Amino acid sequence: MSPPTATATVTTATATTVVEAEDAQGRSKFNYRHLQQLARYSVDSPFRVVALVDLDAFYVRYGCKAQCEMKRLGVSPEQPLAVQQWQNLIAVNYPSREKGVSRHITSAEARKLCPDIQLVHVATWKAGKTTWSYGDGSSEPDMATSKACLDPYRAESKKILSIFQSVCPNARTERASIDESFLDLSRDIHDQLLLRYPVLRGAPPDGDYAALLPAPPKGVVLNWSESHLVTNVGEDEETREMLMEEVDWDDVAMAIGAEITRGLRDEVFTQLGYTCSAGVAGNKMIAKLGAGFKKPNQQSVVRPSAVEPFLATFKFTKIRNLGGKLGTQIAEHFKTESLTELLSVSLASFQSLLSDDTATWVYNTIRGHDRSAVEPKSGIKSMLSAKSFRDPLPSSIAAAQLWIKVFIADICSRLEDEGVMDGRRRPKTMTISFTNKHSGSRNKQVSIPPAGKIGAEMLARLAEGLLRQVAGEPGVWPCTGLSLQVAGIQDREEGNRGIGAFLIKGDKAREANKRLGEGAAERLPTEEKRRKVDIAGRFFAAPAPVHEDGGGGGGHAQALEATAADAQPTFRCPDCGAEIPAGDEDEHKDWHFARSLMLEDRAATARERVTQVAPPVPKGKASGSSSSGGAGAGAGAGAGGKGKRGRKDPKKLEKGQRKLAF
Ligand code: DCP
Ligand code: CA
Repeated sequence: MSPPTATATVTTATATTVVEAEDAQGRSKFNYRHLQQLARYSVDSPFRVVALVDLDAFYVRYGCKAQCEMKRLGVSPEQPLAVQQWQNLIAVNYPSREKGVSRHITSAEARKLCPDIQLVHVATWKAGKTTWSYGDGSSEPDMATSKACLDPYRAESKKILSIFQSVCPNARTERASIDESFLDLSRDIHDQLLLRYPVLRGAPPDGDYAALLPAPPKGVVLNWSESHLVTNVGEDEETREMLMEEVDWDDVAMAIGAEITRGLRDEVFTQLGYTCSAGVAGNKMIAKLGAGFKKPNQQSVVRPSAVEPFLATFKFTKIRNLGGKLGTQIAEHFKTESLTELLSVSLASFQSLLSDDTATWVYNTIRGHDRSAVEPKSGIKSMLSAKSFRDPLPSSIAAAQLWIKVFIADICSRLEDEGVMDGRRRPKTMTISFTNKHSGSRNKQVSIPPAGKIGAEMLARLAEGLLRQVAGEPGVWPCTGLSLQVAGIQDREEGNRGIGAFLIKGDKAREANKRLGEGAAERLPTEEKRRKVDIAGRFFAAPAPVHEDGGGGGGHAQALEATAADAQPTFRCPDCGAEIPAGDEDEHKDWHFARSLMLEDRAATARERVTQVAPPVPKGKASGSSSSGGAGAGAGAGAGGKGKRGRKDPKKLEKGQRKLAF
């Protein structure tokens, strides 16, 4: 692969840009299926838009402390300010950064560099206390008797996330860190495209999803929402103009994505007063790089056609997961940190250095290909509160108890956020860990009773029991580290109503049959059907009946269970005739919608397969891991006209992939 010839140019699109489509009557290079893929968040849709929103100097701008403090002292927004944890700075505002203050220096060094800097210590829990507090600023908290508390930032982070969710309820949102979230805007963009451009509505001619879409209308208006626009433009004026005007639906989608992202950022500022920066691009990796491209309070849009030249502006070690050991290993081996130079390295050469999966991931990543989905995190599974002691705790249960009290308060406040205190979720185990410099760590675990109210009192009782057990063991004192963890946190529903729970078997099935009378036996799924139902159910998270043939009248285990056992009110689906528990109608309809898309898509793929010849894919190396993809695959890669995407053998399943059975 030769290095890119075009260069990335960044323009600041502060005003609406009017672009004339080259051929108003012509065809787009994208087809109906690409549009259809967008509606279901497919990572293969060339119209996909992912935003990464990152709060600027997050801790520093945390309202309650820094801003209140600034108001109280009458300091201006230009006041250099940093947040410290013990002697280390963990967040630095932009005025401080201008004076050379960074996160990697101590508070004393910061004061030397910037004598007027204002330093704020994070809140702390004091040993034996069950509430956290900020110091009064007159002295720094004592590390030996306090534990840093990040609750205030977590609380703000939650508020920000809920703004994203309320402004963009259709976006898939993945919290990437305390102040960063990925948003897959596919569905919103799909809806906006159809709303704004009637030409895109309706079924494809002759139901052929491989048919090309009409081109964007002449004079289509792209609103880049004051973004830095990264465009692939040539050096000379003529090429530059031509490429700027080459607008297709992927650019229109990107412009809508920029608009939505701008709206999100505005809303965060209006409601909470925080500024944030964002990257808007066709995949997570490029969106992340875009977010860091211009900061603070700015957003950058990487046009699909600009991915390669945009990447060429970075050292490859700036890419997520290439900054650490892996990046160093590659840089040392190939004697370069230049991404452009690495583009000439063959997959086989990467494979000679790295494992096959890693080599494929690197090969794709440096080309901007990232097929990883934006995955909303489904509640955390465990929670740890810990403290290490520079001066070890002496052999005293009483001293350890003071910290256990803090841990319980800390864990409880976080469990509240996780829906444990109101009974929606429940942890299964609690583990205490004692570390001794010489004999290492000693753990003791207890099961949390499956019933009864979870609260500070119950957890404290369990922790006390564990503490007494472990404290009596030889070699645990003096203690240099103490921690308490609750784990196995599960949705109550997850535990009770997994898809498996919908499938009735054995005696229960026979009992249900008896209740339903003669002939009902045929309506119970066979073992084979049950397996298929299970797989399909997991894939689409369909809570409601799934019929192998989609025809009406077929029974389903859940429906049987609901009607026979619970006699719960139901509604009959007019499409498939299934009995659905009242209240689950919408979800069931969504499931039908998703399934119809999948079936149409499958038919279209089958048609296309007849006419397309798959380009070579590097020898069996397409990884099933979330962040890799087959060579040639990737959101930025144009479908159709510019460069055909690699199509894998549709029959061959990737690692972790399941065959859908309908
Ligand atoms: N943080 C921390 N320790 C670190 C890195 C970060 O405690 N080593 C905290 C403080 C930051 C917050 O996480 O405010 C978010 O981290 P970022 O890397 O996003 O940095 P900022 O938000 O502070 O600055 P930027 O504007 O560069 O994003
Ligand atoms: Ca940040």
